[in-house]
Amino acid sequence: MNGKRVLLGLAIVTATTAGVGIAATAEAATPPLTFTRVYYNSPGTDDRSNASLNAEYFKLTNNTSAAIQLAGWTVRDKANHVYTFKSTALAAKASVYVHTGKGSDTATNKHWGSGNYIWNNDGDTATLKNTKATTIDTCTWGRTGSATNC
Ligand SMILES: [Ca+2]
Ligand SMILES: [Ca+2]
Repeated sequence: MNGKRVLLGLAIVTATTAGVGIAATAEAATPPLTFTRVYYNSPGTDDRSNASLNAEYFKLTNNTSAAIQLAGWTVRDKANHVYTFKSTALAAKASVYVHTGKGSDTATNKHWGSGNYIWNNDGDTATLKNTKATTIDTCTWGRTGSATNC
């Protein structure tokens, strides 16, 4: 009985590990990387100052237990403005913020480098694609509110 239980446990571990690799193609599985927040209506008046642009951002979270290399992954809006990640390893379970304006990139905070807002206050869709241009996750919002946890 005990031996059977151990074997069953091993089978589950194996299935889970295999699941991580095929998460991008399995619809039921949580994608390896997902949008966890988009702050689309920067607080206060949209005056296009760099501070205001940087208060508009999206956040991605690594849902896996391994680091993900983000080089070449892209995020775009409905109007096809595209942000492409440079080489950066997102640690297991960690999150990265990408701010709309300009600034110095760190491991956690990146900058689109745009002089204009990207995320429409009255509704938009953010789309995350991997290096093979496969859509991994999307985040859509409407014309109300300022932010969404997707
Ligand atoms: Ca906006
Ligand atoms: Ca605003």
